Amino acid sequence: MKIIVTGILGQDGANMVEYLLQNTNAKIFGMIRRTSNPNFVNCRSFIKNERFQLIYGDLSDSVSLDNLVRDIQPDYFINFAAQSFVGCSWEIPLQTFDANATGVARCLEAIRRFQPKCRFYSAGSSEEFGDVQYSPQDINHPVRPRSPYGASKAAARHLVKVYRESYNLYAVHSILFNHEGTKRGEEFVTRKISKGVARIYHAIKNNQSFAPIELGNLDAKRDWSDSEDFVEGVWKIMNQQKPKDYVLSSNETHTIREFINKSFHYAGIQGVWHGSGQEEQMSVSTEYAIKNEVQSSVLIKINPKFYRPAEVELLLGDSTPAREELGWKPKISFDNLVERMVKYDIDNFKI
Ligand code: NDP
Ligand code: GDR
Repeated sequence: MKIIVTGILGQDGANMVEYLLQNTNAKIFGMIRRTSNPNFVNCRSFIKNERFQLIYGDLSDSVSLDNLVRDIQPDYFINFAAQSFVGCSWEIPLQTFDANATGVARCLEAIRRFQPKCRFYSAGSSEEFGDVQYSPQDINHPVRPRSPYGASKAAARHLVKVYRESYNLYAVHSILFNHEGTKRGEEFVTRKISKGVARIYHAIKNNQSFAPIELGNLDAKRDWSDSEDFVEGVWKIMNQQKPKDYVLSSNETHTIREFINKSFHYAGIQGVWHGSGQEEQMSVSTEYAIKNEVQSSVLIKINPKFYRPAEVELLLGDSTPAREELGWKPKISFDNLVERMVKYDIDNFKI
């Protein structure tokens, strides 16, 4: 069995490769694009595995995708590569659309032309639901994106459906709600918080002053899971008798503020909220500050530069069909997720 996985320097691609090496005997081809300074930190566990091979390709380059599919003749093609940062998608809308939508069309074309038996996975997003109409959101929720990123993923979804129905391909575009973990990129809010908490934890421990973590909208609600649970769900989605799309989610929603509260809790730092709107802040509690001789007071402050032109205010998934029909269920709870991220960042802190 041969499997191409894209996006392996990122979170999900790396977790997918780890999962496939542990749970299949397949040869895994991990695609990276040419960059001047690639970061292999997420691939440390498998980069030298004899069943793993690094390959070059780019979602913007159909020649590379055609050649890879023609030469490797994969049984599965799992596409996690994307311009995945919603916040940046207003700054680079065309590149976002090219990678996330046209890139999926290029993958589908390569499969259609050179290996139509290959099963294809496209990483859909709850951002496609955007301006949500009802909660919890299931696979039938209307597509109402609020960002160029959400629009690009919605376009990919339509392309997958068209190719599945026109060419009888096994192609799926399942909706993933937010999922995080210790491989998460530092620009995403959960990792920004867990890394910031680790920085403050070490400053307090070493009697040093510290700068606050600066964030945008704290009221947004997200349905967060752990990426390691999701790659298992993706593999189940790719191995049904017939292709069918599902939602993967925790079925719980939490504000950014709740993620912050839990993060400081697991670091043993006591904070209190005060103020409202752009003046809202979290500071070290007086009792904790005196006891620990803390050198700075503000832990969290609002910086409007992190507000988005349009926000997805609430996401709450309904993954009941995936649980009932695929036997999938997330194992890592919201509390476990926050604790794992904060403890990992405290233990691996580097200045
Ligand atoms: P990451 O940003 O961590 O990883 C994305 C990877 O895609 C990066 O390694 C990047 O490479 C690669 N990439 C970007 N553009 C190209 C390109 N043109 N050609 C080849 N590779 C490219 O994302 P995640 O792992 O978090 O997400 C995986 C997928 O799941 C994405 O499609 C994302 O949109 C989707 N998704 C993620 C969710 C989440 O909560 N994590 C939820 C819903 C959907 P490089 O390292 O070189 O920059
Ligand atoms: P999201 O994740 O946009 O949901 O997309 P992100 O972590 O970037 O934002 C979540 C929420 O936090 C708010 N927020 C901030 N976000 C960031 N990044 N930085 C901040 O400082 C900050 N302050 C507040 C945001 O406004 C937002 O409401 C993720 C990505 O993985 C996508 O690829 C994926 O498709 C969706 O999840 C589902």
